[in-house]
Amino acid sequence: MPEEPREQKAGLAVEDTRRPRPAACSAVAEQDAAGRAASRSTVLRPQKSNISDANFPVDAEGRTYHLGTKRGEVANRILSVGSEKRALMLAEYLEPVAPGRGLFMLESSRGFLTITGRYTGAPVSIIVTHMGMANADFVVRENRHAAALHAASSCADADADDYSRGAVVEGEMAIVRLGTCGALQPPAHLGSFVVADPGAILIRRNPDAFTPEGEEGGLVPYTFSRPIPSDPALSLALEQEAVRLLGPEGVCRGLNATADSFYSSQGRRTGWFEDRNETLLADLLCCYPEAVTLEMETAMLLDLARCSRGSIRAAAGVIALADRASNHFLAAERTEQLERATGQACLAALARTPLDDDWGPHNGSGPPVWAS
Ligand code: R1P
Repeated sequence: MPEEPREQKAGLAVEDTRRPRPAACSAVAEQDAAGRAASRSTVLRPQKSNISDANFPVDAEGRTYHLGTKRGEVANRILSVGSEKRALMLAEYLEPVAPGRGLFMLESSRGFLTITGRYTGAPVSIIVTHMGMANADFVVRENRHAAALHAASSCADADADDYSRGAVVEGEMAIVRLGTCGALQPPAHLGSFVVADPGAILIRRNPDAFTPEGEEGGLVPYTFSRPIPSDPALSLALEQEAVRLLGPEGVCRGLNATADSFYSSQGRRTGWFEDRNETLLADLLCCYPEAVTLEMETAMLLDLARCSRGSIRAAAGVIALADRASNHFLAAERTEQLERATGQACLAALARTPLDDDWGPHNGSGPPVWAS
């Protein structure tokens, strides 16, 4: 195969990233074209540069501090996944950003990988969010970022337009999380794909409860938030697309619980630490009998969407990898099959979701990568 020309952009180091595609991907011509787009793409790595603005750090190009992307590199439709392996696997289903080109791929110095391409024609970005609520916060906020806040003399003077000009993504956004989880009870079971509908609650560990004063005062070691809603239409689209690919028996919906850690706040017992979580799962099900899954990011995504001044729609679906009642774990091969199928369901749900995503004039930053 002839060598593809490499693109060198100012301030970006470019690295070859060809990866072999699995045979399953070449079965369908459309997937084959999409797979070729992934295999001939290169990963851009922004070089270190000076950062301005301690309130919302960006570099001179407007690249955000942790994700490293700037205006026009990220699509309005985002699929957030926990691992690079999952992201690269699903990138095989993306078409090029524009005819004759590869996918846009950028990895920040903090290891956030953003891949932008198209799915059934709609621009979509897959973003490696890694694990936990803080990382979900980076992904949502830095893509919704508003550099033009500088235009206002202070935060208090800023109006909605100040916030939207200069955003990494302009216009309405839809974000879907594809993750893995622990199943708590039916209808979720090992290998189920569970859509977080009606939403998620948040489980937080309370450090004050572990002090002598906290113990004396009877502080509870873990607290549960109220349910945070997911976007009903996006959740329904996700469920329908998943049923189309997996059949109705493989898909269900229910309340998700997002925990602020993998171990103590999900009721896992480890002898070296005093966690006082022996009754945590029973307490959770007593408080929320309808809770079916446990993971670590969805509540943050839904909370930020709820607080986004109406600019973000969010939903999540998780593959039940661990059965917390039986203590079983899903086989690796089955996990990958489910990641591929449910990843395509997420991409299809995003692609069919209507958004107010007209980028209009480009404000001097050039057109988005899918328009050039
Ligand atoms: C823990 O192993 C991680 O897996 C789950 C949890 O939410 C946490 O991020 O999701 P992902 O598979 O999306 O990472």
